[in-house]
Amino acid sequence: MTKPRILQYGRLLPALEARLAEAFDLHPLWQEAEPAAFLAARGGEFAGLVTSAAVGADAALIAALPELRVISSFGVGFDKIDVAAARQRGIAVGYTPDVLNDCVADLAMGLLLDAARGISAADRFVRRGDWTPHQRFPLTTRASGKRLGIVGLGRIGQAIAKRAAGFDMEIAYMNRRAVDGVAHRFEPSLVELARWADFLVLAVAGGAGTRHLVDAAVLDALGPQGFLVNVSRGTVVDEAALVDALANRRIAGAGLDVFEDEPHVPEALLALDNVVLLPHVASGTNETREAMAQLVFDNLQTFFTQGRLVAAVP
Ligand code: 8YV
Repeated sequence: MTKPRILQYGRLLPALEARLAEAFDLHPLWQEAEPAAFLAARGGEFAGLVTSAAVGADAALIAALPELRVISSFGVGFDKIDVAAARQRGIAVGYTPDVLNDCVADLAMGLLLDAARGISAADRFVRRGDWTPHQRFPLTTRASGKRLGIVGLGRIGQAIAKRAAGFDMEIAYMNRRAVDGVAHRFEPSLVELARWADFLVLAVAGGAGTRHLVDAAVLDALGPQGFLVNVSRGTVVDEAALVDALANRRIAGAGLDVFEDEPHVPEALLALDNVVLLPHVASGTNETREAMAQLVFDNLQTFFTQGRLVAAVP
């Protein structure tokens, strides 16, 4: 049997690239000097596309692949994949949910604790040699027992709630609708949730529906004692409003793993000690990335051998 021809859009883990190259007739588009010319000439050769949440697959790429039957993406977020364009052509879209819930939730708690207790800032304080007999690090904010507002109580949001319960936090959430079987309080208004919360954690899906959900009004409701943590997508927050709120201490602090225009981080944030800045690493452990890679592979394999995906985008 001839191996299905798969187009690879963007780099993947080396071990995954090697496995894919062995099992399929894999062509790396990122190696092409003129990708548009390549696609125009040879786009019709590909039955599959392997991509990631970081680069996705827009309508133009999907249109350039007239024989495409399946997309397999590395990541749980599919805001950069034009799922509607794929569906219209009956193209199956696979992704990697669940396997990253724990590591993303762990990192959300890490950011929450760091923002509240100033772990990174205190580390910089020590490294600068500022810890002297006459100089102590400023007091910080307690996290245990405080109020946590979770925006988006999906699989990751629920994993965060489980961890926060271990910190005796009081939990409420905002979601498109109340989640069945969950004891936490549902708050349909984001402004009200922010007003109530000491910590607001964003675990909602990205995309047009959640763009700038957290704006200046939400940040002002969170207030000068409140902290924001974002492990979802930078687009969920009006970043200019957030920079302004942090710089002028209209919120107490933030822990950010994601930004509107990655890898660009607003210059104004670099000088602030009340914000923790991470380079989109919430799922970035060996264990989780290996599990994600396995799912990317399995989605393609089961599609071509059994005509179905292991994990299809809903
Ligand atoms: C990915 C992510 O690691 O899963 C997602 O949606 O944002 C991250 O876990 C990253 O985007 C890789 O492409």
